[in-house]
Amino acid sequence: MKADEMENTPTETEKMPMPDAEVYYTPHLFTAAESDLYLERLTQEVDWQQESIRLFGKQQQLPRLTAWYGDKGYTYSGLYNAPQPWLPVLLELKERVERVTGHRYNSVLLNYYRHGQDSMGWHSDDEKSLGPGIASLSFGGERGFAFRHRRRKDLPPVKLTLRHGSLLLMQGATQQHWQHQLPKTSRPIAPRINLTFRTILA
Ligand SMILES: O=C(O)CCC(=O)C(=O)O
Ligand SMILES: [Mn+2]
Repeated sequence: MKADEMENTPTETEKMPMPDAEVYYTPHLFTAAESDLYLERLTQEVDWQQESIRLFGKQQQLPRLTAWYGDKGYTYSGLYNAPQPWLPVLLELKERVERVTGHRYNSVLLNYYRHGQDSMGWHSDDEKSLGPGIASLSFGGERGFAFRHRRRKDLPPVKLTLRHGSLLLMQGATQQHWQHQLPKTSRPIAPRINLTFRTILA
């Protein structure tokens, strides 16, 4: 393994070694059978959309499909997401995540990465209207994920593999101090679904 591919993906729930952050990774929140079933249901039941955003004066398609469900609308990358009423499968997952995290969420952003060229660039989810805790579920093809500190260039990026049926919990001041990304990969990779449960304030 080359140095730039090094990573330490925990095999059970662990707090990631990241100063100024509270990030917990649980590789197997769901069994393999549960994960397969959720992948299938989410693929079929969610109203997946190909959205575009205006970037440098040009309309650009997002490199993934997205959907937004919840109690409130939400503006993301300058794009207003009207709320869609919760689906039963999403309420099931929300309740499961609320039980294990002890937090309540009122919305979920879903991402569908069709292949390795679908991705999400470096960003923080630090909008003022967003509560500080985000619970992120992964189903489907395993993808690399990375964090980098926003100011401390001496700290190496923290890399993880997001497994089928895993939970990544980002809490506290994480978004103020760290960015994260889901990079492209040239490996042939199965489609992946990500759900980020969020709390929209006020
Ligand atoms: O797909 C992922 O794991 C990351 C999604 C993400 O960062 C986001 O929706 O804000
Ligand atoms: Mn994010």
